[in-house]
Amino acid sequence: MKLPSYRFCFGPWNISEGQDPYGPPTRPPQSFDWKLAQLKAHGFDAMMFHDDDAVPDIDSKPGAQIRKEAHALKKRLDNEGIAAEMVAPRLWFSPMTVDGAYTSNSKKCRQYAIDRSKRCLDIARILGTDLIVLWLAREGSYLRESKNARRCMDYLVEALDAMLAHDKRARLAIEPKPNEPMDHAYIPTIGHALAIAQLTAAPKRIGCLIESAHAILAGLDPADEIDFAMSFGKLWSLHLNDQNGLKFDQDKPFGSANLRVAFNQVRALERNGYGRNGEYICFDVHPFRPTKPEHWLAHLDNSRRTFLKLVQKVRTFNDAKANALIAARNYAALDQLVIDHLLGR
Ligand code: XUL
Ligand code: MN
Repeated sequence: MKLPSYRFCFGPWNISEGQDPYGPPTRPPQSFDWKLAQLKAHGFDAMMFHDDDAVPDIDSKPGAQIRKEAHALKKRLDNEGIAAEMVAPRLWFSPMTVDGAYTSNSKKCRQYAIDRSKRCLDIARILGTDLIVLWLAREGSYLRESKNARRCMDYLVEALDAMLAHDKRARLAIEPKPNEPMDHAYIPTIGHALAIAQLTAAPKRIGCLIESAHAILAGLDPADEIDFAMSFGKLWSLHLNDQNGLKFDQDKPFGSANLRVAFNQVRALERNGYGRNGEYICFDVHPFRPTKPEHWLAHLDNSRRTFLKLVQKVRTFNDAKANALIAARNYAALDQLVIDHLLGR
């Protein structure tokens, strides 16, 4: 079997400025052009976009203007030799989505979310990608009694169907996250994402994106989520990062909190042949807030470097020895085999 080689990706929001709910930015904003230039220079191949990363102030612009700006961006990407990996509707900023986007109690707000998503699909088509990522940020509840979750499932299916009908070539990858900003999200895991796909008009065009931190927040091992999604042929994108336990979404560099969990994710990707159908390794990581501007890209460089080193660790793992220990049910020795391998002995 030919071993996969990998292509890498990040989004403009991954060169963030350090703001958090308790304090302002700690680094000056950088232009989109500067971010684009960094991408290739740091060994990355593609950029992922929110719809308004691609076309800023999208809500205030008519369709023709949005399409014109998307074409101009496509030209710049082509000139730089950079692909657009996906486009995601940013449905969590607008005053229209304060009480939910696709699952708002207000019909007018639900319609806004669908209309905005259609514009996102138009942008994706112009940028040359068929992949739409849906992080369902505001689909859930702060207060269970405020929403009818049964009805919300119908609303979600209606929205997915509207997108599937708008562009018959588009594929929708749902990115589950169990909480934050919501108390409880309606689609918290990959199992939920793949299950709701079955209620739509075109289940084959709905897949998923696993983010390591989101799986950990759901109390799951991201490696198992990868094996599960890939058993269905549904892992269409990936946000590798890390997360230290059940707290706010940390988006740490890949492998930063738990190298062994990272090793097992790479192992799952390798055994399933992730990347063979053109999928990218994307890092949804953020710089630590105290990061100085001169070290701004280190979290991306480090994540890529750790990933590639772990690919080597996976490919040099002594599977024969591991299998013998598994057969002998000697799990203490298996445990140490992994630890020694990761420690480099
Ligand atoms: C949020 C998150 C988003 C999505 C893209 O936690 O991960 O950045 O990946 O909308
Ligand atoms: Mn993400």
